[in-house]
Amino acid sequence: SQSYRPDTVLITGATGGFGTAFARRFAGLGCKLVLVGRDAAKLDALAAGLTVPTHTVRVDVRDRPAVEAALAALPADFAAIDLLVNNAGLALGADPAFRSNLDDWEVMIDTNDKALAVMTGLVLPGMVARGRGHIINISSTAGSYPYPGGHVYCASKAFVTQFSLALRADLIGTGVRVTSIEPGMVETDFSLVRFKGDAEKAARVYADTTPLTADDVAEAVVWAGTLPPHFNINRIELMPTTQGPGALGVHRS
Ligand code: NDP
Ligand code: 8X3
Repeated sequence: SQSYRPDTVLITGATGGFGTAFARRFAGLGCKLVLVGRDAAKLDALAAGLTVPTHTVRVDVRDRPAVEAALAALPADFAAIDLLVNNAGLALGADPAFRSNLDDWEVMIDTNDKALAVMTGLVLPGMVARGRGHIINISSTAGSYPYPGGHVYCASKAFVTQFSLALRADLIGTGVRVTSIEPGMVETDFSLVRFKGDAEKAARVYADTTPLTADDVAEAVVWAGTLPPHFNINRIELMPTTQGPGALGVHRS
């Protein structure tokens, strides 16, 4: 029973595959949107195609002072965030840990974890003061099932899942909900980003199989985000039917 509609939804990484799908779905429900991204042209194009009141924020989520300033400067109509979707994130590289680029590791941790925690910390007090709110964090199956070359990306998503669950402990009795969304393989620019523009390598990830789409993930996010206020979805794990959790690796000499 979908008996709740968040008034104002803030989506980070709104210019990417998932974020754009979330924006369109929540716009379809008539929610006001705060769209956060790094690419002003893409933000403007997305907002122009939506028929709900929309405020765009061009910011790198890792830039804490800029994020703080942007949130403090939200127009009054958009200031009471009902639903924060922490979606901005990325994987960089899939080489073994011992051949990894440490700069990539830092970017993943700074984006997927530090920035997500800071954004949450900035938005949460207002939600608690208003006695309503919902934080939906985009984690991943990578946070539960490690795979070769996943190292820091997998660990960064385990942080997201555990942070989400731990927040629940503090928020009991506040009326604020928290949900961890944990998708498996979904075709977006994710792999193009991971393989730094190597389109052939990225395409191989999705070749000869049927990955989920960003819309499929939006289905789960919108469902969790529109349930009645007494109902908290702690976590949702979703995969394509063609994907399963991997077996443990064994080296044989
Ligand atoms: P995309 O690459 O299509 O989108 C990622 C979005 O995050 C882009 O809008 C990107 O903006 C934004 N972003 C990245 N870094 C920053 C930053 N520092 N500041 C602001 N925005 C930033 O990938 P997806 O839509 O697939 O990924 C969205 C989320 O879903 C990520 O957290 C990812 O880890 C997670 N995920 C993805 C899965 C998949 O298989 N696709 C499965 C499970 C989870 P820009 O274009 O400017 O970089
Ligand atoms: C993205 C899915 O399996 O590439 O989080 O890590 S996976």
